[in-house]
Amino acid sequence: MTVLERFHQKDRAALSRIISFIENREDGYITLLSKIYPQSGTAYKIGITGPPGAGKSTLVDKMAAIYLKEGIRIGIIAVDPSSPFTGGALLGDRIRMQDLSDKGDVFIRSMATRGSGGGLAEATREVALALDAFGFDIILIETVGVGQVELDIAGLCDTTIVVLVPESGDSVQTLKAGLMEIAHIFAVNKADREGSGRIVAELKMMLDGRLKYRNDGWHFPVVKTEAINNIGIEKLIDDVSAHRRFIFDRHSKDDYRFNKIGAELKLIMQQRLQSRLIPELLDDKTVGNYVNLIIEGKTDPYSITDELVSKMMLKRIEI
Ligand SMILES: Nc1nc2c(ncn2[C@@H]2O[C@H](COP(=O)(O)OP(=O)(O)OP(=O)(O)O)[C@@H](O)[C@H]2O)c(=O)[nH]1
Ligand SMILES: [Mg+2]
Repeated sequence: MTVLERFHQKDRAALSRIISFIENREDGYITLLSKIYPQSGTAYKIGITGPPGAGKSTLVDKMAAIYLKEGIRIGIIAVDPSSPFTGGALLGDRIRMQDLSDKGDVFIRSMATRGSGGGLAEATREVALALDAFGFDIILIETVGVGQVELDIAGLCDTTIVVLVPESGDSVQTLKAGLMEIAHIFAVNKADREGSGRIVAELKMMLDGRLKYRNDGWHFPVVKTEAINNIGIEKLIDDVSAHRRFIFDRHSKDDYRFNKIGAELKLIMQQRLQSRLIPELLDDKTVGNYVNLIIEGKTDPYSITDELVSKMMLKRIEI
């Protein structure tokens, strides 16, 4: 039996193998993605992002434990973790965990940092696709920080939770615009610590002002959590469910999917051009030759671009 056949039969070893295959960009991984794509499209993706050490993994762990109790199958992706995902509550009861993993109800994967920023978001989307196609109902994706990679990853999630801690207090006013755009829910974790009331108040004040509603009309909830003490997690999950209902009340499920697939198609095309076609058409030597021609006044970057685009459209270039 091929790995793909075993994948379709819900063999977890085959899933692991396929994820590594995707992550390592092994030959043929794109064909593989297109083969598993038809089985995807049903998983709900939840992004959890925030500063290092905010308690994201602990939150993910506690959320996953609740979902699992409800019989929901959970895939977890920890992107570029600065500390390893311990799987505390999940792994706490090893026997139960064994049962769960035998049934294939939970799967945890950490993604290593890979060279260029763009590649990591791309690989994360593809790994999420594999988990989706494998049959996980919810995929929790943990990312650190607010760089472009995090913004890109949040863009592919249905609901994004931004985790802050009391120590973030001073920075609430300077929350990056990008962060506000990707957030659907704010979790103020480590609420057992001093200053949590203040940051919640500051956040609410900010959100009640100009930023009360997102462009789509969603009103950001602010949830206080103590991940290590398992406090506030149910409320957080309720808010995720409320956001999910909000999305599907606003758009029909089909419309939402239609728009997501359109955005995905554009993204895949863009990434492919960026990661494959451009380097192929413009390797360093070719760039050097063009630069010399530009300096000699024989051509200019606009004409070269036009020329390359025409060349690309006329000739079927393997990307
Ligand atoms: N006091 C307190 N500590 C917490 C809470 N939640 C998590 N922690 C602790 O904070 C530390 C970091 O937790 P993680 O869950 O690893 O945080 P993270 O955001 O995933 O960290 P990175 O992935 O490394 O960015 C750990 O020592 C946790 O036990 C909480 O609610 N209160
Ligand atoms: Mg973590």
